[in-house]
Amino acid sequence: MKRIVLLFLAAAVFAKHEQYAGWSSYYVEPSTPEQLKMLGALVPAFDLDFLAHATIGREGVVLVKPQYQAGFLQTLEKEGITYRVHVADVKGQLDFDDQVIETRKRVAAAKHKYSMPYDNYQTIDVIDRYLEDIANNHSDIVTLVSPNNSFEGHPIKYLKISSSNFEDLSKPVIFIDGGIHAREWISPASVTYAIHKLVEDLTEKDLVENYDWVLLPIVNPDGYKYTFNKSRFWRKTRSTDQDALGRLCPGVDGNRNYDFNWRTVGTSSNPCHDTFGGSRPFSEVETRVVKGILQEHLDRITLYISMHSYGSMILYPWGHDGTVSPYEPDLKTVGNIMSDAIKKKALSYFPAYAVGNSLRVIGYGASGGSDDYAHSIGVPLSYTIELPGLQGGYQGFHLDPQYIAQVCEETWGAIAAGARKSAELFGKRK
Ligand code: 0X9
Ligand code: ZN
Repeated sequence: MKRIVLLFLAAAVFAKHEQYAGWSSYYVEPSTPEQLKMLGALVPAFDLDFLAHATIGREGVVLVKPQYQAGFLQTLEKEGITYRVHVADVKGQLDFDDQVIETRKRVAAAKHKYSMPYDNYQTIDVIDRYLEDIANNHSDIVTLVSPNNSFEGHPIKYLKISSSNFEDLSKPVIFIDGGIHAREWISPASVTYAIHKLVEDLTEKDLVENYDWVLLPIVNPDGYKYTFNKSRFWRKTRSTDQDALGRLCPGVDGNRNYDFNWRTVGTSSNPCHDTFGGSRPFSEVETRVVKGILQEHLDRITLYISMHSYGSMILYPWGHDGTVSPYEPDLKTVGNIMSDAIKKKALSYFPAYAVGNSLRVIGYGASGGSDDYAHSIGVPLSYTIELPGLQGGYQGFHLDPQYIAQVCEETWGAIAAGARKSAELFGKRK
């Protein structure tokens, strides 16, 4: 009987990623600006999905459906773009990833030093419970806020952390969000870890004394859940009300849905595409929640960071057309300070961070992003951080769970250093 149950479980695991049968992923490395641009143009032609962006001289990883593989590779060869296979059998790799996670869960079962463990990716239910527990157990400085439900009715939860109940209007506000892109699992972990460092393991007291914090780990709960239960590479929200195709092709790319040059570049008007910008700016309740926080604390937010993955990059506006923001020198200074802080704690064999204007670093423009929107309404220091992904011999698509704590810790270093410098530059703006 036991054996039958086990067989059944194994069958369920292997059926889970059926939709990725025949898919492959490739490393691609453009060596000139023209090749980088060409890669951008190949995205719609071959319905490519970049899991990690390529930059000049640095490999990216691209996911390719079976029907486009031959044409895509022929084009790379014609254009002289270097490539090699990343994962030949994506489905097989995902099945393997699941087994690794299951094994780690069993082995690590109990003892860990955190009230929410960082030895594995956590489900939304665990993260929700963590936020509630933190708010209940530390009500002197923490408030749980849940202004709206997601499209599918899941509460969107964030914490406000303040030693003065957000009433000291001279304090800078630091706002960090994660999980707008559902599949980027390390992102929510990096935000909950910041909560851990500010509340459960406060080693830098000035950060709570002198700053107010808004920490929103999962902007897109429906998508996050969907990547755990149904489709590992889901990126968008799960809304179905955007147009007639809504039920067939649900979801909007949250990071194309903000009201800044909305749906003009690097985004699609086709609901079936991964970068669909929605039927109108802020069509998604999830992005409206972020907008609400930005607007509410606008005159005090000195630093906004949206956590994404992957690629080890600190990106700043303007991401739609690569033009220079009037704040460019400060964006660069603080970006470098954050990447230096990461370097101090990073493992030597992790890729170094690239810092810069997002179009110039990634090579493609994309409008309707939260970083550009925040900057456009007056947040001086606004970033997208692409956390690290690929690692060592491990070929999984997400960061190997053994590195979650490491990445969270080094990213926390960046957040702390960035917060301090942002206050020095832009504190007491009014
Ligand atoms: O394309 C995105 O939304 C971000 N990369 S990701 O791989 N996480 O999807 C980069 C966004 C950079 N910012 C803007 N273009 N505004
Ligand atoms: Zn992302």
